[in-house]
Amino acid sequence: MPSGIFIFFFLNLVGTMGDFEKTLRQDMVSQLHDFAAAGDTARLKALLRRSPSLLNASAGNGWTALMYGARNGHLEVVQVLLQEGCDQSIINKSQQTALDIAKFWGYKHIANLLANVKGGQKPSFLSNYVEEYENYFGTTLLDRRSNKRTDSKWLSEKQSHPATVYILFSDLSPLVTLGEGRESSQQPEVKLCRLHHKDVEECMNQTEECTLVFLGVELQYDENLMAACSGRGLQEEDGLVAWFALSIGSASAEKFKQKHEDCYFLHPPMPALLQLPEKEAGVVAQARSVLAWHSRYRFCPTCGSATKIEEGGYKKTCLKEDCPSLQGVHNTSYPRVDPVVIMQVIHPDGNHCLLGRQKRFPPGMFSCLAGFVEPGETIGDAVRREVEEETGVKVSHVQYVSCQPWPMPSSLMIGCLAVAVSTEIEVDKNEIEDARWFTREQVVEVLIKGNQHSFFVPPSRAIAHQLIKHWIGMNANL
Ligand SMILES: *C1O[C@H](CO)[C@@H](O)[C@H](O)[C@H]1NC(C)=O
Ligand SMILES: *[C@@H]1O[C@H](CO)[C@@H](O)[C@H](O)[C@H]1NC(C)=O
Ligand SMILES: *[C@@H]1O[C@H](CO)[C@@H](O)[C@H](O)[C@H]1NC(C)=O
Ligand SMILES: *[C@@H]1O[C@H](CO)[C@@H](O)[C@H](O)[C@H]1NC(C)=O
Ligand SMILES: [Zn+2]
Repeated sequence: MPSGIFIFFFLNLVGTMGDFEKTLRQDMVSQLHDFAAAGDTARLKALLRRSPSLLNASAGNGWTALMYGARNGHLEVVQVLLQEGCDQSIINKSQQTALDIAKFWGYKHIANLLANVKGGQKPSFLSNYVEEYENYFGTTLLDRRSNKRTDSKWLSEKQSHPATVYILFSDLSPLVTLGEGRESSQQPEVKLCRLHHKDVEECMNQTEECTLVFLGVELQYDENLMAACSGRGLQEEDGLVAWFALSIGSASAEKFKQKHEDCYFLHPPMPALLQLPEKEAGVVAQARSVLAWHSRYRFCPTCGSATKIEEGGYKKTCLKEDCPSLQGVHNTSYPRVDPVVIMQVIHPDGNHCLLGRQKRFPPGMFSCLAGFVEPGETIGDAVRREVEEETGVKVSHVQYVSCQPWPMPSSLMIGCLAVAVSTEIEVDKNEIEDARWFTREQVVEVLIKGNQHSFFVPPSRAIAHQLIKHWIGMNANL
């Protein structure tokens, strides 16, 4: 036999065997799906024991055994498949998960089982490692030196020291001036007016309400700076440059504006505060939150008596002698921080994200969903609850990405990725106005190419922007 013919015959045989195996597997997949659809748990188990690799296999329409079980209301089949560790985030050709299918066909008990998503399997497109990055309002040029807050001698010396920096607030707006970068094509940048004791002395002497908060000392990065400080005649002291925030009443504010013509109070706070240099933004976040606490919590929350400010502005002590707040540690006496979860919700396919808009957003803007963490609630549960309340979408896995202090007046935005296990959207109109799945391409168009015809997202200094960008940078689930 000529060898050419033999080779042809041989190759043909190999090809046939490959097809044969493929057909055999397809047969087994349809068998598994038939058992799931019919609710034949015994035979389904037996088949999976022989061929465990069939578990997540889908048919031509994208349906899995789990979907067939869910479609036909077979609770036991669904239980077995979940026990075997099947992938419940797979979607059919029209983007529906097994949970969507169970809900659609009204099998509530199965939907409940599939929606019991806590501790769900981590989808492959979430990486283990999230690079730490800092958001706007999260970087500062100060070291808080909280140990100095109780050192009243040190504090009062620093208050009158000529090198000490004062930043002024009126009605929670910082006093600023136009910075450089103004000539360049970018947005004009504003910077804090850094005042000194001589500038604020008169104001501080007046009885008019005026609150002082110790913010910290300038971070000293190198020897040169230390040397420069000693040059300024601080040798005999610690050489630390202290910063204070001073909140003044409206009458003093008027006087100030007249005296310092190039300065003005930045108002309204948003989005104006987003124009500060990064490192000053962190200082403003700290100062504004503490000052806002002083202005909103004037009296003792326990008994309603007057209070006095202590510890450099970080504690309010009740003046009533037998107030229970004076015994033990009571957090009623310290500034508060309000945790908010903000999440980039990812579609089970990894390639769509869920963005919503509130009524107060400018027209066309969509952003990540967000909400306050409730007492006694974990971050993950807060994310799952908020997403479901606002959009009806169920979320399983939650991954922390980064956070952002948000001084409006004292939130901490906890940025997360959240993976959906259902896709049907049912907007709660009391909470938000609209919510939609956006494709990766649509988001890239807006975020990277700056093509904002159809919609736009918050500016880069908002954590929502960074979360969306983080998702775009992640590997697609192709
Ligand atoms: C209040 O907060 C302090 C830390 O600032 C903590 O040590 C203390 O246990 C808290 N007390 C209560 C009653 O929560
Ligand atoms: C099915 O999918 C899940 C989740 O992705 C995975 O952990 C599991 O190993 C898969 N099982 C098989 C047999 O493919
Ligand atoms: C996907 O599932 C939904 C819900 O059962 C159904 O309406 C839709 O037709 C399915 N799509 C395909 C391609 O099977
Ligand atoms: C403020 O008060 C101090 C002490 O009471 C006094 O020495 C100082 O001269 C006053 N400064 C101004 C500008 O009124
Ligand atoms: Zn009290």
